Amino acid sequence: MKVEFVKSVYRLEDLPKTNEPRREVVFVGRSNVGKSSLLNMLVGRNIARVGRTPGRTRSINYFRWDFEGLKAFLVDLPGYGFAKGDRKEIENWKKLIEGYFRLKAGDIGLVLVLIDAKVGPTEDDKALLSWLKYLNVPFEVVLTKTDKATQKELAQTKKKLKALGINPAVRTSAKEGQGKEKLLKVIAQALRGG
Ligand SMILES: Nc1nc2c(ncn2[C@@H]2O[C@H](COP(=O)(O)OP(=O)(O)O)[C@@H](O)[C@H]2O)c(=O)[nH]1
Ligand SMILES: [Mg+2]
Repeated sequence: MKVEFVKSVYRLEDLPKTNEPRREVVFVGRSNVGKSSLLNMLVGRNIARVGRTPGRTRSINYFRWDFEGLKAFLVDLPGYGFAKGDRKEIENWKKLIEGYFRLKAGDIGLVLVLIDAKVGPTEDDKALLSWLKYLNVPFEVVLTKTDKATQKELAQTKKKLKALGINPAVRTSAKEGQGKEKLLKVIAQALRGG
């Protein structure tokens, strides 16, 4: 496995123009849900920044990733649902994320929608999920921070997702290293076109 940081994108004009045969594997979810931690767990390196003030991470971060003969970009999107942040900042964030999906839909191999196992799907998560369905991009739901959720909370979260027609693909804990192999399989399968 090989991974390297490519660039941080703050404006749509700066999205990498890919003439490489690389699909994008996208990490999306609330601020603090564990996107960067999961990406790091997956590649076995602390390459994405973890735990910065929620809402501070405003860029789309690209990593080039070679894995078992597969070539992809890992894309760490800025999180949503932060309480702080002025309106202008939130507008910029919306423009960046919406623009990303509009411009890149055809390059996306898989979107990983991260949902906190303890918190369950928020209104923002639901909006994102229906939007991804509308855009017709392939996505899977990944539960994060399972080490913090009780069995009861986990069951509640799964029930709420089921009501949305969603069955989470994998439960993960970056803290305990849980779910890595399963997630790699899910990604590989999507990239191989199945
Ligand atoms: N207990 C626990 N904490 C986690 C886990 N994953 C991430 N965190 C913590 O949650 C916070 C936010 O993580 P981060 O990866 O930066 O989330 P992001 O904002 O979605 O990129 C950090 O303090 C992490 O250490 C996990 O699996 N279990
Ligand atoms: Mg992050």
